[in-house]
Amino acid sequence: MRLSTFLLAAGLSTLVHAAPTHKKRANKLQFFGVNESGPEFGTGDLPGVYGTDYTWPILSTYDTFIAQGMNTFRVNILMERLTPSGLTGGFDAAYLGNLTQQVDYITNAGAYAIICPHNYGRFNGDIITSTDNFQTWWENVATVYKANSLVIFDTNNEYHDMAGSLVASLNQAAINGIRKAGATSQYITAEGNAYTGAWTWTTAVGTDGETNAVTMGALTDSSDKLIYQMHQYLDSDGSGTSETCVNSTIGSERLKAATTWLRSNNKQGPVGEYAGAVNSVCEAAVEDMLSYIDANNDVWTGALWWAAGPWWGTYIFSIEPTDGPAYSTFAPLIEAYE
Ligand SMILES: *[C@@H]1O[C@H](CO)[C@@H](O)[C@H](O)[C@H]1NC(C)=O
Ligand SMILES: *[C@@H]1O[C@H](CO)[C@@H](O)[C@H](O)[C@H]1NC(C)=O
Ligand SMILES: CC(=O)N[C@H]1CO[C@H](CO)[C@@H](O)[C@@H]1O
Repeated sequence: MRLSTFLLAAGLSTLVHAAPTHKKRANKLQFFGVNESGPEFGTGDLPGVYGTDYTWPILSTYDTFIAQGMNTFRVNILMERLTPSGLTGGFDAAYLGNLTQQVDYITNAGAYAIICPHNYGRFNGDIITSTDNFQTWWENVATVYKANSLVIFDTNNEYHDMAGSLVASLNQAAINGIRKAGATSQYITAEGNAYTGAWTWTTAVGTDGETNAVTMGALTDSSDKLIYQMHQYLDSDGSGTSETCVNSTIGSERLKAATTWLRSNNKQGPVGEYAGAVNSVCEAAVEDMLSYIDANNDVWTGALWWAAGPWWGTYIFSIEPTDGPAYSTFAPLIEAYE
């Protein structure tokens, strides 16, 4: 999400009764779930205070979503809270303890936990330029979780307004650090520049004039478990900030060029963020996009709704069980595609 305060949560278990109009798809996608927000809130005050500036997802919401068929949760954190003294510094024990509690809860239930630094390629507001330090940060984090094969490492949320070549180098440094730590069984998900938008994957240029299509295809992974994560919203500027979706087919249209790129480069990955507001055009547009993902599941491996989390309140896309504004409409709709 372009705004760091946006998150998603999915909790669908109470909705089974509401889903009769949606048909289950024959082919299961590998990753289906929600973004969980809270640990990355309150960026105005770093590192911030637990319970005041930020919070952690309520563990029982995972059970709710899992009962409805979800199997992947993107846990959004802040790097500055995990290593307050810098990229190569030690962990804050309490923040790491809470993260590990979330990760263990999710993976003990058999689901994937995506650890996602919601940092936009920045640390304390500055673009990360040291690939060595970024590699060390990821090596340290991966060391903690290397025995847990249900963890997925997300190199960073939504790099933007940077050189495309630097974004690719940071992704490669993260991959190298994670594998160097001995975490060899886990998936790693790379994100691109320009907010890792699917619709602009082949067209948006970084400050060096390079597109993701040009810079991102050459990443290498010794474990061959690299997945490409793109985000796609349905409003006019693609930012996911408006309740108005362009039209009912905008999702599939916006994924087409990226689908071609993934296929011709022999890559796969999930749509790591998507959402729509509760209205008929957005509901049709979400359904259209999920159908398109399902129809192209040789390259698209899943979709994660933005967002759930305990502090979203009346946020239009909140799928937090059970009173998030998007919950009762979209939980059953999504469930049909899981
Ligand atoms: C979570 O963080 C709080 C506040 O910093 C701390 O008191 C608590 O012990 C942490 N929980 C775990 C499981 O580490
Ligand atoms: C939806 O909007 C897009 C972007 O403006 C346009 O290209 C497309 O033709 C529209 N689709 C329909 C079905 O109107
Ligand atoms: C606690 C918190 O950060 N809530 C934010 C959730 O997101 C909305 C929309 O961006 C903000 O207005 C809230 O402040």
